[in-house]
Amino acid sequence: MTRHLVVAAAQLGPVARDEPRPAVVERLIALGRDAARRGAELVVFPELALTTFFPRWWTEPLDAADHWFETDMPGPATRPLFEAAASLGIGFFLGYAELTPDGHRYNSAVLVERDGTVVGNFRKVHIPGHEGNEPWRPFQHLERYYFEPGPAGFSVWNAFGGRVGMMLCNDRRWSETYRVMGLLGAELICCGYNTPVHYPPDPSQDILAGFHNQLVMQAGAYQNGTWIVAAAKGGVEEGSELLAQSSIIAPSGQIVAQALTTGDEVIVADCDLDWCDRYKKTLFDFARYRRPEVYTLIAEPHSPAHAPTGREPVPPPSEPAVAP
Ligand code: ING
Repeated sequence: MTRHLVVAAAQLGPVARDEPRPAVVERLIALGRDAARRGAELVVFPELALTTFFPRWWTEPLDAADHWFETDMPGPATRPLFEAAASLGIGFFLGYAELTPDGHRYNSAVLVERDGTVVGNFRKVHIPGHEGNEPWRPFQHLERYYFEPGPAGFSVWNAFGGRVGMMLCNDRRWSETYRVMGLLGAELICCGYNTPVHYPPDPSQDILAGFHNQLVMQAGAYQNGTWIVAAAKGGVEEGSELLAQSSIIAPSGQIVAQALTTGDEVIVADCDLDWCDRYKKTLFDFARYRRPEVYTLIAEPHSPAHAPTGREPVPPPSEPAVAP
């Protein structure tokens, strides 16, 4: 009996700066209903799904941004989502800004089972962008001002009949993200993202935003034999164009479902979790083929000692000019 899990990525279109949380939650519930109608058991919502992508603006003092954060999950604004999901019999992954009682701020996500119980919490590991006010940018990317990096790294949970992992946005660009969860046996990774198409430090990358989005997730899925369900917040949000392209990717690296629009849209796929072993037990049998003893540099802090020496590479020995 194969283990099938019907999963949905629930893509959000733009969330306005002044859009009240209850209105956003209503949009999430409508997406959840559509996903449930189409048979989904797990619905993946985007990163920072409850608000506009507020790190595009500088706020001082920092606590003047507290209203963008959740202090409880579920809290008053999100309890209707938890209740609606439980009544629909669907579980979900939800990205949100977390403010802890002792004042720590994280870009977080919660994984909730079909009966409404919280399976686990994740705090974004790789925090992109910049720390200080950079008004030269058409819009800023101040995640390193608003959020601390998650101290706990990546985990995988027994849920939905399989091994489920979580990542957020920039995490998907780092191969270590997938390999750590792959080593923990991940069979399905939930991902939410808010990705501005324009990248001020190097605008030459803008045209490649969609390609890079697919490249990193298809590679991560294939090299670790895991499904990936990635939900975007897309469209032009407060003047900033966000990449949509929500996708569901198989352990083969194939894209099995992809959003057609940049707005609120549900995509669904029937994920055979046993398909993972076609890769985990063959090409990527870590126990048999991996060589961690030669990889130690990967886990070391980056230091000048590893920087290129600048010496010209030694050319290969030229063939002796011997007449045949
Ligand atoms: N956003 C972006 C991401 O990694 C970014 C940051 C923007 C990277 C543009 C590259 C180009 O998808 C978040 N929220 O991490």
